[in-house]
Amino acid sequence: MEEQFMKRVLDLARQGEGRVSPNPLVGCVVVKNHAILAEDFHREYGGFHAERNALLSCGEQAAGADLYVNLEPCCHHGKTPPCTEIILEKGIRRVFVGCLDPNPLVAGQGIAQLRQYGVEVQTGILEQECYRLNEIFFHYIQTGRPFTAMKYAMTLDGRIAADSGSSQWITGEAARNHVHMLRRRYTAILAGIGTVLADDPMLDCRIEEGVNPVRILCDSDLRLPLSSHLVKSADRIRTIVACCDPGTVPSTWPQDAESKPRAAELHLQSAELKPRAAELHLQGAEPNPRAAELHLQGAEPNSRAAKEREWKIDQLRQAGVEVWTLPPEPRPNQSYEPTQISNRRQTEQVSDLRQQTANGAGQSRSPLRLSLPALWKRLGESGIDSILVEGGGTIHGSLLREGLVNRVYAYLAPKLIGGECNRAPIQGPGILRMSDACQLLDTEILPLGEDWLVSGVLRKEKSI
Ligand code: AOF
Ligand code: ZN
Repeated sequence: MEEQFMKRVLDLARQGEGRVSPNPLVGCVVVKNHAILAEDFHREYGGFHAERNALLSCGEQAAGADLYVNLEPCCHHGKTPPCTEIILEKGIRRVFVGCLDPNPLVAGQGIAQLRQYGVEVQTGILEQECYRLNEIFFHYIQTGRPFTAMKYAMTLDGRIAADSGSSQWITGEAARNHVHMLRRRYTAILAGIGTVLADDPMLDCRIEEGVNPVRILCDSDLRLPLSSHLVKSADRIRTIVACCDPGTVPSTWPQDAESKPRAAELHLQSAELKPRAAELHLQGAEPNPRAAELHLQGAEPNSRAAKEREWKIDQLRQAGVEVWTLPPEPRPNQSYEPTQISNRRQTEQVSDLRQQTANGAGQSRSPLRLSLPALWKRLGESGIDSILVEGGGTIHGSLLREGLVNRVYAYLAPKLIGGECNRAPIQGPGILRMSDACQLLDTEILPLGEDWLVSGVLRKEKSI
């Protein structure tokens, strides 16, 4: 019986999805004589809490009733008065709680206060489900970092694209619609520049009454075209582009053999950069002996690269994009420590991997990339409690290695396509031994049309 009422509470709480973050999803049911007297949920950020909403609608009848709520009632004066206050005022006899509230302002004191005034309190009703519902809130309030879910769609042989690079569509309509439900659940959605250059996505939430998540793009070298869907819609959907601080563009870049053809290609393609580049050329870069020396060696002076970046930042900002400049870190080319390699065969495997990494898409940009932990810190500080990362493989690999992933959503299509193994959902260096694999816990499988969604959590945010 208690569990049945708590199930109803959870269904109610879910209705707040997309509207209450970074606050928790909370539902509440008031029960008298085994029947529901009133029910409600936390409807919007800053609005009344679930308990107050439900109790306000039952008048005098609440006296002697039971109250079910998935999160411990609060006892602090925040944006609204404490819920314990109205529970006591209305004469509730028993309170059934799903799980405790780790918010330091509450943290067991809500329950203690109710008990102190003679209310009978039972905790732990459907506790696991209650924790699962608010995994974002619990993670964010305890760490200050956004809860991060990694999402991808792959074939049964673990590929995310065909040889042409096409990935439309791996999964069917039901699975693709489900992604929009996920996007409603997360405050932000994040992609790497490789994915955006390949697919030019909108990264919006296309369901009725859906709320668009904040869109975040990791674009260390600011390669995002001004003509992309992301930029064109930035005036109506909040869009953050994270890049390396322009002042840190290395003077040796783009000089190396790998990035030169790509730089030339970009130069030809990007009409938007051309006039500015020409203008800079006419003006000449600041006279600087080091730059001149580099110029003789065939390198672009870094002041010019920095100026071009500044110009691009300015253009993006004018289009409504928030550009965040972050400290850079060296781009790793491989992660195996020499000490991990114990025999020749493994050494050969590693050099193969190095080769693949060097050839892989998006791997041969500037030798510097933005620091993901620094970006996560800043996102957390700016109130972003949750991020759905939608690839591609390079950013997934980097996040896993940084230990920043909390949950995985893998959409699995019963299709086989073969092809290059670098078209995998997680790229970059992997692991040597199966015992080093990241183990997902609390896994769930949801059939979606002809596809499946497999999801699970990385409890300790273990990195590969
Ligand atoms: C909610 N909704 O239904 C319950 C919450 O910012 P405030 O003043 O609204 O307080 C938010 C805190 O209140 C939240 O972190 C959680 O600890 C507690 N309970 N919050 O937003 C609710 N019951
Ligand atoms: Zn409250």
